Amino acid sequence: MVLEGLANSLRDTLKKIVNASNIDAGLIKEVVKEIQRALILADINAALALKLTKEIERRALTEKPPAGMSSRDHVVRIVYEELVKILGEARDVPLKKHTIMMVGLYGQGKTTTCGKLSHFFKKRGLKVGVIAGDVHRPAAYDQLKQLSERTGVSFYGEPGEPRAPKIVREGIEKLKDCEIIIIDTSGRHSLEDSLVDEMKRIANVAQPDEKFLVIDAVMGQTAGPQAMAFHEAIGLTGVIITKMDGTAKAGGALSAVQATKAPVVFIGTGEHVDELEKFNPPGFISRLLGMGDIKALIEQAQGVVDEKSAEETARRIMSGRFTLKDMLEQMQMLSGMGPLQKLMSMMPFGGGANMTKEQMETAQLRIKKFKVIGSSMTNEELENPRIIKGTRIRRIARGAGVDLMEVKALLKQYDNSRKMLKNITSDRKARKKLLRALGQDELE
Ligand SMILES: Nc1nc2c(ncn2[C@@H]2O[C@H](COP(=O)(O)OP(=O)(O)OP(=O)(O)O)[C@@H](O)[C@H]2O)c(=O)[nH]1
Ligand SMILES: [Mg+2]
Repeated sequence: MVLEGLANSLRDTLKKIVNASNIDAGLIKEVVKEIQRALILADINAALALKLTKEIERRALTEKPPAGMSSRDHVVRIVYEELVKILGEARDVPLKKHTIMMVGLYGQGKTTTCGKLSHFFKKRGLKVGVIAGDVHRPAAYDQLKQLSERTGVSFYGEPGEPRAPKIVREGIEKLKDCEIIIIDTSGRHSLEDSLVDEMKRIANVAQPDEKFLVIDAVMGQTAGPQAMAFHEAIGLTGVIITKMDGTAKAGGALSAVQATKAPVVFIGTGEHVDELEKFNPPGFISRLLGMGDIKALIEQAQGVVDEKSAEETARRIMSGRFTLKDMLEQMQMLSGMGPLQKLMSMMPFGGGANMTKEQMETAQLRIKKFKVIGSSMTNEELENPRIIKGTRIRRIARGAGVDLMEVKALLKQYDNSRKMLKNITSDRKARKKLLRALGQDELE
């Protein structure tokens, strides 16, 4: 896991809040100190860490929890919200025709990330081509060519040609039927004039929509000034931080780059082509803090999940109507609340109260994936999943960035759940048992 040390200490701290018999100023002060220490250990700028924890303390001591939320949950929610703030907003990645130019210093991961991005866009159904624009490092051509063969995307390069802009011009012409064109470029030891000059000439020829700076997480807080310097030199549209898997300094790189106005768009979390993530601060922090419960908490605060709607769904389910939308909503609640939790334990996708931590985590991941797939569906499809066939499945998979198989798996899951519910609701004994579990005598 990325930033494992930070994750562990934050989780320990949150546990302290959740297990406290009473939330008082003393506890809040203690917790805030611990968070501060954890942030500094993760290389977050000390002044920023101090500002952040002061704000957590202020809010925790002065804000009243919203109706129906315990003060414990309220404090956890404040910690979450403030941590999300230092990482900024998620940046959109358009799934349409565009050209991407990669820049950066030596060995930061440019070429590897070209391969990862190819894989990312190809998986989402786009036709991708890469151009070997690094003319200085002899092995760069072969490295990118091999990566393109592995990911199955088009490749253009001219071994031996010393003029990068020429290669890029011809590459763009040759790859013109590709929707995504990714240009690899040379690195230098530092941001020197010759590098700036070459980047500018390539950018002139390619007119890229994106100029992504690739930075190694090990740079820590110095990633901030570096991003700023590149931004001033050639105008970046985003930053990709690589090797997030290997260093405790990742927190420093992430937060420092965030402060420069060039948003972090992706993070690299390993050497393989599929170890690239779209950077999404709320999701990132949720995972850091241990996801599920937090997410449910936040939604509870926003009134998305309330007992009334849960009861209503129970009623609808018992009357035999159970849509894909119902299933996705209930899965979301699996992480912890509502009268339907008991019902969930009887469902094939539920698992029940006796799940191990690992099973729970696998279930959480599955739920998350299903939710993403669900969000690519129209309302009509959610209400009436029977219409989801052939081209709709393809469209949904593409929108969610998943394989067709995964959409089919969700539909299968729905089908099984529906059949099982039908059995329960038509079997009098089972129905009685279920109603008792729900704490209700009879539902119309
Ligand atoms: N663990 C880990 N290693 C990575 C990641 N991204 C890149 N690497 C490794 O970092 C090393 C350098 O990556 P390259 O892609 O060659 O870097 P580059 O910026 O193209 O380097 P030059 O072309 O020499 O400037 C390789 O060994 C990669 O496998 C990542 O996210 N995690
Ligand atoms: Mg390279």
